[in-house]
Amino acid sequence: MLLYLINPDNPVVSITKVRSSRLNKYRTWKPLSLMVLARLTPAEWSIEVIDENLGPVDHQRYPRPDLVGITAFTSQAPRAYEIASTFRELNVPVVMGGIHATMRLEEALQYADAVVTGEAEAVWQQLLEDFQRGALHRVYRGGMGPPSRIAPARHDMLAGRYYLGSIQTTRGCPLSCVFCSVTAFNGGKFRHRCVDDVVAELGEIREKKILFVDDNLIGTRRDHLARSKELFRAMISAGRTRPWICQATVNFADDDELLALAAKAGCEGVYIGFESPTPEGLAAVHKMFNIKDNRDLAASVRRIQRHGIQVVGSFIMGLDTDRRGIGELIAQAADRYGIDMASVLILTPLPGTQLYADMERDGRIIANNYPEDWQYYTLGYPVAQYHNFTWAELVEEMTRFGNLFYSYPKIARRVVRIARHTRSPMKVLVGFVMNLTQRSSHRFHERIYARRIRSTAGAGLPLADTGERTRRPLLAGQP
Ligand code: B12
Ligand code: SF4
Repeated sequence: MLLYLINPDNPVVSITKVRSSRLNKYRTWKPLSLMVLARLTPAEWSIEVIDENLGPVDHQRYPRPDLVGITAFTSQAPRAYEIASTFRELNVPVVMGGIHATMRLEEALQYADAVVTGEAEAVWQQLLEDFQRGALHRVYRGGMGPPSRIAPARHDMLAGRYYLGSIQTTRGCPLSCVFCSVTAFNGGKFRHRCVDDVVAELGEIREKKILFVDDNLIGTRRDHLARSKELFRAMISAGRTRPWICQATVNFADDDELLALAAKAGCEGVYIGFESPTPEGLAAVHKMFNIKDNRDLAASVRRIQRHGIQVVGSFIMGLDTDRRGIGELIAQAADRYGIDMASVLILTPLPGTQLYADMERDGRIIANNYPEDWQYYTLGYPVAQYHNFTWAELVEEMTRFGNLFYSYPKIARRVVRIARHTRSPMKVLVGFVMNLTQRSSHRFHERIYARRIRSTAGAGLPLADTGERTRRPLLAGQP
């Protein structure tokens, strides 16, 4: 039996379409969900994991499969449905799963023979058995299983094609930011995998560097921090200290022992959600946690950097509390905090979030010609009505941020600072390349914004098709 597991590209901003740049190696990420599914699949199946983001699929290479599994974030949904339709026209049954299919079950059911909602661990094998018996159900509800059930990934799949390998050690998040779907999908409690299992899985990763995909690797409570220390100690004693990056909340800075252990275990960078430079903005997204107890964010960043760990900050633009000038305000805040890189995303109502429910109730979602319009939900496009900005004003703010924060003199200053903190030519090079990557991503978006503004006389609406979507055959002989 042959199974394809497919990660669709994003029709608007896809890695495949911007492959001309050598920096793209740093923009492609291993689809961990499919590698986990591969592990859950019984040995009698042959598995091919296909990541469209690695480049155009070589149709001739692939024989007709018995079953296809497709994952999708929301922005990948239109392409996922295209792929699904292609295979179903060939009478190959299709199963969909992942965050989008879970949050939009009825929609996904129109394009797939079966949909798995939630985590696959509890239901995938049953689904395959049902399929083999010719008795596939329409819906399999995976829910959230115990941490002992979280399956390790098959790291041999797609080996050698990416800069980073990836691993997950926890699921769930106790915070509940209004724009985020993690709590709805993975629950409001941390579920920690057993440290020994994680350390063993780290040994299977082939790539030289690793991304811990956990939404918050260290957690917020004392027992969470203790567990992180246990993990880092175990990694150190097992010699599993390849360089890695992670996501965490800013309280990472508060425990020097934790930072020292993380650095010794290989931590080179942390992605922190600063979200907004204003207290009103933080209140609006429910992330007052960031400034609890009058936290000095610049001092927190410095404490992390002192351990040779680079800090990437993430911000959201377009909050109801934001005003004209927010681009400059974010650039100034990012400078003031002293972070090594910043990523700014446009407020986007992702299905399943509080934000989506609120904006839908208020009739503020404009890109709502679904499923087509899901392609714009990359967090790089305005898709709603924003209180204090037109579409064109919001992208102007984004451009302003990019010009200020990613100017060459500013990049140079940050690179010098990275050199001072890390004293490592390799880390300096990585910091430099990452800054250039972000700069080029801003430039890329600016070109798309400009084209959109020209084509819609500044209104940006309706979200005209950029003309970049094409229906590509996946299999040999398909028209
Ligand atoms: C790592 C990560 C990334 C990485 C790597 C992405 C990748 N290729 O895997 C990077 C940084 C590139 C990234 C980018 C983005 N991300 Co991201 N990311 C994550 C994160 C933190 C972990 C994903 C992961 O690997 N989980 C581990 C795997 C094992 O879990 P899983 O994917 O849920 O898979 C399980 C089930 O869903 C199910 N399943 C999944 N697929 C399938 C398919 C089938 C057939 C079946 C049966 C089951 C099944 O089985 C798996 C095992 O239980 C999640 C949050 C989260 N906790 O999931 C956000 C998350 C997925 N990202 C999100 C977003 C919004 C984005 C961006 C749009 C944001 C941006 N602009 O940066 C981009 C989009 C990229 C794109 N392709 O268009 C949102 C998606 C919400 C949505 N509705 O789309 C999430 C949920 C976070 C959030 N804030 O809500 N992301
Ligand atoms: S944005 Fe991060 S901290 Fe907030 S709920 Fe999502 S995963 Fe948790």
